[in-house]
Amino acid sequence: MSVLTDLIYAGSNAVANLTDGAVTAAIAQFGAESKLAFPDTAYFLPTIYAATGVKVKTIGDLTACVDVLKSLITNKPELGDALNAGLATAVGAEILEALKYAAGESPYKDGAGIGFVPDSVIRSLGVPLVTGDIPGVAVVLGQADDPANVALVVKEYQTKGLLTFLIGGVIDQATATGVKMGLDYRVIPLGYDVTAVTHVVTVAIRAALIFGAVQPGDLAGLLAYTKERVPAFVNAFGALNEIIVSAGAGAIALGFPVIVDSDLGDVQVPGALESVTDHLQTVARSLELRNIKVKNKNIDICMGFASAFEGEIIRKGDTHAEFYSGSNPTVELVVERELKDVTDHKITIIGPDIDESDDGEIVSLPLATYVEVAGAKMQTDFEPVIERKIHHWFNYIEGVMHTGQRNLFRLRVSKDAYEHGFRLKDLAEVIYHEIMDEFDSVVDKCQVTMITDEAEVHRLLEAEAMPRYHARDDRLAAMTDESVDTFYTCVLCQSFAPSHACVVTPERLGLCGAVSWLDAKATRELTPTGPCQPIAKGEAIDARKGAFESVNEAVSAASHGATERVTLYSILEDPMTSCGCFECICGILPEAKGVLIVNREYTGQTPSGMTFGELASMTGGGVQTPGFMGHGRHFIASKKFAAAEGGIARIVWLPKELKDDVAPRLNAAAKELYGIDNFTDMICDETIAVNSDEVLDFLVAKGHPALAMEDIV
Ligand code: SF4
Ligand code: NI
Ligand code: CU1
Repeated sequence: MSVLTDLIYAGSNAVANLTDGAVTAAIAQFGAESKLAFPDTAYFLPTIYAATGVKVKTIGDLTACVDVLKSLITNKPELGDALNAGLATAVGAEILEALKYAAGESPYKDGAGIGFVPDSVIRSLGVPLVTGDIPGVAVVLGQADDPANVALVVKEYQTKGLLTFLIGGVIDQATATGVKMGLDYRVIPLGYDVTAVTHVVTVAIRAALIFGAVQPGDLAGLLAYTKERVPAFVNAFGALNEIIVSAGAGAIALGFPVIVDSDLGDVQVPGALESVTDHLQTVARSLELRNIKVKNKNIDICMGFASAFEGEIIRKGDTHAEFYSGSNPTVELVVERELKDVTDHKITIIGPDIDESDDGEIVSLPLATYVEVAGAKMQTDFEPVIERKIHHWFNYIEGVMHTGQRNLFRLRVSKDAYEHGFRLKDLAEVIYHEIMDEFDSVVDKCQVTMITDEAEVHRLLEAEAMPRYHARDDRLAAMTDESVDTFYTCVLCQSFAPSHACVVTPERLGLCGAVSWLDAKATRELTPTGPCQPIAKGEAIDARKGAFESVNEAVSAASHGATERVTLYSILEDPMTSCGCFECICGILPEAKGVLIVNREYTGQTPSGMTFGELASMTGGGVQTPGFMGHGRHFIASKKFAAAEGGIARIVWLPKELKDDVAPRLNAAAKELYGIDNFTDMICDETIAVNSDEVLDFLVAKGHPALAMEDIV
């Protein structure tokens, strides 16, 4: 046998023995009947569940798994067999990690790493992964000989927007070298034991179950999915031992190449296991092996600019300058102009820059970011689409934090950025370059004016911005599915959910919440052969259900025949499919003749007896599941929500936060449709009741309209 297979088998056997011993010990300590689960997942022990279909629920269930695991280790010389042994290591690592949770509480606290990643986080990563905002996933493990090399590599992934998981000593090395860490920074410390690699393996595996509709037990389908659709790879730092090598073999079996920084000589397997001893080459080779393309954001500013900085928080004490609507007039406005009226790349500053204030206090100023664009293909409808991106672009700047939009926002520039020389013109440069990069097919010329002069900001706000905002709102409010002749498909999520297609209409945005009808329209204009294609609406087959011949044809084509019929306004009859990254999931509550809706952020129980994660696992992967439908938050107040079943009057339960969020629009819609005042007062939430009987009592007491409707199923 080769050195490599020797190492793999040695590691796999060691892990198998450890696992065996740990299971026996856990049964002795807690009892075979004792419950065993990772937190906040509907997929049990995901690796075991996906590979074999076995739902591990108790510690005793593990005994059979250990036997399966051992059967994978055949000690045959072929590499394929050795990779199976690597999978055995992955299963063993999963069991060892799960047993850490056996005592009923998370072992991951107090700086031990984050451990198991909840389903909801994976769902939230769907959109950034499909848009390429997160171009790939790096797994960095081990302990480097020189911590500086960890910093070099991890910071480069961060600048490129990759999601990086750290396992082992590299966590402390990254911390010591000043790498900013956390989900918000896209650098996530998982744990110190090698077995913590499980927590990224199960992310890839659950992606296959959530988005890919891979059936539990279909090991070949699972491996094909992770290899083809999960853009992950492994960088192992420092000395290797047999357990790391056999875990690496597991990664290779999943399709993830492994790059080590020690010299493996002829033990290397080109494309799968390679040595890169020059750390300046690690990132490039890793991306190349996984065919990950990173858009180069070359902007001439003194601070970093990367999507990985989007979640950065700048505290008051670290703030040099602040522009805040609560203190001063503020405006963010993108307007369309005639070509002759715009000078390309003209940047103008009106008013004082953010230079030092006399008293050393935070510099607090009014601000207008006033962007004028012109282009032969520009449309007024694209103004808000571009304008909404300002929030993201400002946040991508290292040392800048932005919340809000339009005339209501807060923008902070850190002391660090200021000391590096960051000034107003840099904000303008970022806007200019990003617009020309992302919207180049509709914007030919762009000029940016940054105004801090109070009278000028005021004038712009009153004379141009407010009327513009109002006009847009009126247009959106007046826009109905009936008032347009074109809908759009969106198939962006097909990179993860190959047979899913969203149909986006004015009254029904994409289920991710990120694609409105205007966005889809702009996307189509920007990339004519891209993910959003027009559907010439035509006559409805059934207007109440939202059944259209044109929609059926478009969905059949977009899903490659997987789905032949979709109704836009029904939950029960041919509902729209879900990919997995939906903001909300709705389910039926038959005893209340109604539906409940749960958002991804809500982790508690619902009256259906299922959590968000459990409800969410009922659908996804582009499959139609009547009664369970993923949708965007904004759809809740739509007059088309479940219109076929009676509309929003069917909504009987929402988590409190979601209810408060949608209340203004939902109440307005209920008033208009049914003449009901304060409809949300009739809707139950977890602070009132979760138990189904108590929910019913509440609905009866409030005289909820659903109770007077016919049975829903
Ligand atoms: Fe994915 Fe649908 Fe959102 Fe498009 S609209 S990104 S397909 S969820
Ligand atoms: Ni420039
Ligand atoms: Cu999606």
